[in-house]
Formats: sequence, C-alpha cells, structure tokens
Amino acid sequence: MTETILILNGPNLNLLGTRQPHIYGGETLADVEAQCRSLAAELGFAIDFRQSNREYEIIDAIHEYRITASGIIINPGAFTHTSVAILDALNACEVPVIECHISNVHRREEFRHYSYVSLRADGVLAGFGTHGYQLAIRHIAQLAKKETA
Ligand code: CA2
Repeated sequence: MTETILILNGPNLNLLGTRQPHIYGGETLADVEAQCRSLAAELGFAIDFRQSNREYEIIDAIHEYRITASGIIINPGAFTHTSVAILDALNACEVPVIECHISNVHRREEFRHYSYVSLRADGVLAGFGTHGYQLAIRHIAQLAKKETA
C-alpha cells in the first residue's frame, strides 16, 4: 500500500497567490499542491493535501492520520500562534510532524514569533517560501526510508 503524507494548510492560505506576494510569493495553493503531488509521486508517496479555515477540521484531519500517515506537514496559518487545541491534537500523533511557514515568521511582528505547534513539531521550516513544503516532503521520505532499512 502507498504510504501517505498529510499536508495541512490553515486559515487564509486558500488566498495564496492573490495578495501580499512580497510576503508569500506569487504561487497559488493549487500550484503548491501540484508541486507536492509531483515530488511525492517521484519519491513513492501519496499525499492528502488539505486547506481549512476551520480549526476543528484541522484537528479532525490530524486525528484521521495521527497513526497511519508517514508524516504530517502542517502550515497552521495564524492558528500557529493561538491554538492549544491543534497542539493537543499533534501531541496525540505518533508520526513525524513538520511545521512549515512560507514566510520567516521571526522577521515579522512579535506575535508571530511564538508557536504552540513548535512545542510538538519534530522540525520547523520558515522563510523558504513554498519550497519549504518540498523540503518537508523530502525529509519525511528520508525518515520513512530509514525506518524500513
Ligand atoms: O508564513 C506562513 O506560512 C504563515 O503561516 C502564514 C499565515 C500567518 O498568519 C503566519 O503567521 C505565517 C497567514 C496565511 C495567510 O496567507 C495569505 C496569503 C496570501 C494572501 C492572503 C493570505
């Protein structure tokens, strides 16, 4: 059975590519999904790529995959800085978790410097633009390969 990587995107990321290109670049979320799909296929993985503006849908997706995924890549959007509930869901995960931010949150407003999700994440990417998603996929693929070696 093909191993699946869950890629979760939080609030407002559906607007990617439509505003603030100086911060988030010009690609749409559909572009990012296509790139992720193509890289994952090349590495022998399937992906489930989701975006939601609703905290509970993000939590439900984490529950769905908390044991079965090869890994979870999450860009929680602004929930990064506010959501103990997403942190609790991730704490119940038995699979690798990578937190991925398009922008370098540490170079931005102070309220973006704190992440609840980082308390659980195995790795954090910030400021690599949408390429961060590719880096995260490669890392999870590498971990999965080591596990089966
Ligand atoms: O840098 C990131 O990826 C963020 O997770 C993006 C969030 C922000 O709240 C975090 O602090 C950092 C915001 C996502 C909103 O994305 C938009 C993209 C284009 C136009 C409007 C919103």
